[in-house]
Amino acid sequence: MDPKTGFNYLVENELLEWRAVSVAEFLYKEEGLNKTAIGNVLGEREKMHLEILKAFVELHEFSDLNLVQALRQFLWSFRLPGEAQKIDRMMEAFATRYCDCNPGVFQSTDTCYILSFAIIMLNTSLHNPSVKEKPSLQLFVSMNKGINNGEDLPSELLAKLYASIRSEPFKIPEDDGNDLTLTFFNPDREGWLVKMGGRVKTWRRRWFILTDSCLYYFKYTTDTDPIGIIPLENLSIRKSQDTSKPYCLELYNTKGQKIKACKTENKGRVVQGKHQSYKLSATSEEERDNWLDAIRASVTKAPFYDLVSSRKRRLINNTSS
Ligand code: 4IP
Repeated sequence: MDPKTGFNYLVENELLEWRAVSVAEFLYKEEGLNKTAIGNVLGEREKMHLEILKAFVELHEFSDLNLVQALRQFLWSFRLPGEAQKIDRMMEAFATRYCDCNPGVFQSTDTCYILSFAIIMLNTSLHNPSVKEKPSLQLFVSMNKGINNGEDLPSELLAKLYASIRSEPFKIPEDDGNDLTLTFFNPDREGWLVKMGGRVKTWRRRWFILTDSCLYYFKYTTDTDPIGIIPLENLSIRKSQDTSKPYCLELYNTKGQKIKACKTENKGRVVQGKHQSYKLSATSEEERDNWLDAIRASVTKAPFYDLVSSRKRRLINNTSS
């Protein structure tokens, strides 16, 4: 339940050596560990955790497995955390390991990384009942054009991977009803933030809830009706400075337009919001960064789109230049 306390106890009592390889082996082999907690330990950014991740991935044997088989094994060994940067690091480590175990299958680690994401997305599209139009093999093949350093991957390989996912979805540890889409794309969050008014620049402390790509704010935590609703579609978020409040962040429209939002006036009338941007102040630097990450993940419907698409551009351009 609390990896930090757990590790301290094990190390103090000489049950575990605080070395990346030993910790990785413990996480990989010990039975009964919570797989969400394993995912959290593997996803941290500190040097030791990066080494643990590397050692953990190296415990997986992917030789002679196709990419779907390897992903099945990998995604079963822990539960992916929701944060895009963490997933990026883990999938990068996975792709590196897969390519080391299977030299010659892909021209680069990026190819393996991109195809892995394409497979995870395909899994969601094929098996999530709310996705009505199921992607065909042709679509899957065309989406992956040029990703092998500008060349196409063999169509037999793509057909095999497609068929495997279609016949059997990924199994996710501790399945609590969330499917991969939710795990990936809904890092909800709630907490106190201080918000600046739109026309009248007064700061008011409000209870904010982030869900379904919308920010709701309330006067009290127990209120059921929000004072305001801000749909996050087409908005961006950044850190900002303010002379009167610390740890500020700002929601803004990249086109410089007024933000589409609604709020309830004192008399209960619902009106349009009047904000050019929303300035919010968090209670600490950590809180601000957590809000930034959560809002970013929510704003970008597919937070991995940017990560994957820049690699894809790079690979495809490799040959055309
Ligand atoms: C109000 O100032 C509050 O800050 C409102 O916040 C804000 O509305 C108003 O912005 C601002 O005039 P006073 O309380 O001093 O009257 P809240 O609704 O959270 O109480 P927003 O749009 O931020 O909700 P304008 O743009 O209505 O002036």
